[in-house]
Amino acid sequence: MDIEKIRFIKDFADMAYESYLMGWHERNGGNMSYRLKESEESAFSPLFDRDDPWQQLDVSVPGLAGDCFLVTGSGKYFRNVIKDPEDTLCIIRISEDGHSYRILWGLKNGGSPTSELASHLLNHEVKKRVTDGRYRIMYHGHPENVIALSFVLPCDEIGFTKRLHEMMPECRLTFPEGLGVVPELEAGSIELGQATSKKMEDYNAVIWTHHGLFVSGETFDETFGLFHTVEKASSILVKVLSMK
Ligand code: 2HA
Ligand code: ZN
Repeated sequence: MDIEKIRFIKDFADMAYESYLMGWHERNGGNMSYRLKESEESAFSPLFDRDDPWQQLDVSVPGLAGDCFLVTGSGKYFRNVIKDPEDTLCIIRISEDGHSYRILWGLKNGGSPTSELASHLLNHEVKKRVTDGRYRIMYHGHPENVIALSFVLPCDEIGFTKRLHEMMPECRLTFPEGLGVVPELEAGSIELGQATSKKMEDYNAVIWTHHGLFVSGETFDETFGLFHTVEKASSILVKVLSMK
């Protein structure tokens, strides 16, 4: 097998571990998904070893019909992904009508895809459309400074963006379009997925008030870098506010 074609598993696992080391994934916090390229799907398909039934999705995503995703498992710890991808991750395929999915590989000890699957898929559908298929990654974590600020700043994206853009020049380069902000909504709910995916029409990073950050990108480097920049700017702002 051409290792380059399945490099996405290594890149995914590396990012999961590096994000864990950054402190963004206590216990089983956070989740990530990656939409496979056709070349990756065909290179990996000899390893598709599960014959699972189709399962109904809570949302309908016709824009992702037939697509395959590498996804973190519900309840799995980011720190363990690199040690055992086959236990902590799975590859799923979306049905041709966009209403169901089935597991093709992974979660070898049982389990199901991330509790935020609805959010991930709704957001993939939007980003795939608005970027002509370029963006492949959705990533969610619990960065402490972003969460802390969401208790102090109003739930207003113009204000949030302005405060973070002021913190360092890198911010205007990394997220020139600004940040989306959604109000506090139940974790894992369709409402959270729908509210976030509306923001993904215009933004690549969306703050989940009192919960965390949800970002999208074309590559693992870009996605990690965006998340890192938003959290770093937030940590500077927390310090600035604390020194006043
Ligand atoms: O524990 O982060 O939002 C997984 C989550 C849910
Ligand atoms: Zn979360």
